[in-house]
Amino acid sequence: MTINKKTNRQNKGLLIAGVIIVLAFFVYVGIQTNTTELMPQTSIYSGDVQEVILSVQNYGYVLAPSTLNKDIRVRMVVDMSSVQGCLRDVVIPEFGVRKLVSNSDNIIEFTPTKTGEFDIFCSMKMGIGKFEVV
Ligand SMILES: [Cu+2]
Repeated sequence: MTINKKTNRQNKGLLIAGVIIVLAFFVYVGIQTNTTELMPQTSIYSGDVQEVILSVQNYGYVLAPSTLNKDIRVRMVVDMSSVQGCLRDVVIPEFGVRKLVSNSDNIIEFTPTKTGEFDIFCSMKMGIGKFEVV
């Protein structure tokens, strides 16, 4: 009797652990899928420019893709639904970018002339995000 009860309890424990592992797996897959959707790994080329999307997530700028190619003109399309308030005044000091975007002009263009990791932030140095040039 006692042994049986113990086994039952152990089985229940195992079942709960199994359920938790399965749930964790699905959450993990969900996060992975989301990240991939938001950040394609390769730059999107359109003619001679590489197109990227600038948005704000969790109060910080996010570039998608976040890796740019050196010496190729960047056409950055600003997602105006997530980029709001002072974050619309976009600064990339390393490449001389400072532009106040609006619904009628939400494109920022520049050419990344050096490789490395660079900052992007608003004119008040908020929402700091990073991107890479290779
Ligand atoms: Cu700001």
